[in-house]
Amino acid sequence: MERLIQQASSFAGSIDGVILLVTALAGAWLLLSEGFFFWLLWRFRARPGVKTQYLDGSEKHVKKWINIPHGLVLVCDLFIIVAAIRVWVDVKQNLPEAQATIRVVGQQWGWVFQQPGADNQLDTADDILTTDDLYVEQGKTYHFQLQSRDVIHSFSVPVFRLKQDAIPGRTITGWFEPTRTGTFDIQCAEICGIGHGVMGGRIHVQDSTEHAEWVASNTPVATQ
Ligand SMILES: [Cu+2]
Repeated sequence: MERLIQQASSFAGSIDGVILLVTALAGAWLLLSEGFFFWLLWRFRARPGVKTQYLDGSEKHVKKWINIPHGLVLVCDLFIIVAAIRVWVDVKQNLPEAQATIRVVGQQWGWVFQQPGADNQLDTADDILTTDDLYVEQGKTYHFQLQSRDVIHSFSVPVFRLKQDAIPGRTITGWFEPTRTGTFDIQCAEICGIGHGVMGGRIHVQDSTEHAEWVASNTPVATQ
């Protein structure tokens, strides 16, 4: 998965783990059942002198071909459910202590980011506002307050394996911890009007020195 899309958040690996588990289990059953199906087609193909049988599925020796795989599939489901709930609780239910809180506002058709300045407090005079470009620090745990100004948007950062709907009238809190420096895509993942396709942004994950410099040079200066 890492080869397809980089992993750049602390929980990206566990999300990928669930996706791989589902793919492996469902994929194995797909190959097995399709293989068996085509073997049956070939094995019981029309041949001269062999009469067609009508099977209504009520005999025991026929039913077991349904019941045994069915039971095994349910066992696989249990593994998926347990793995999925564990990751859900880790990523969505638990909110680790924030080292910084930012606000993300979606609107037709762009993202507005508000983050604290040097005082690390949101909603103070030195807050830094940016549009479509979000600058964060590697290794720092962020809470985000996600809002929408108009319609439903979805804040999606593929390398973080993060996707969260933004709902007008609500503030949705979530978190992430970037683990890799670089510039990555932000998308809107919910059709939100004619400009939806161009509602992209970039997240810049910086190391601490670089980020401190960015904060210092972007902090608004009070004008007299
Ligand atoms: Cu949108």
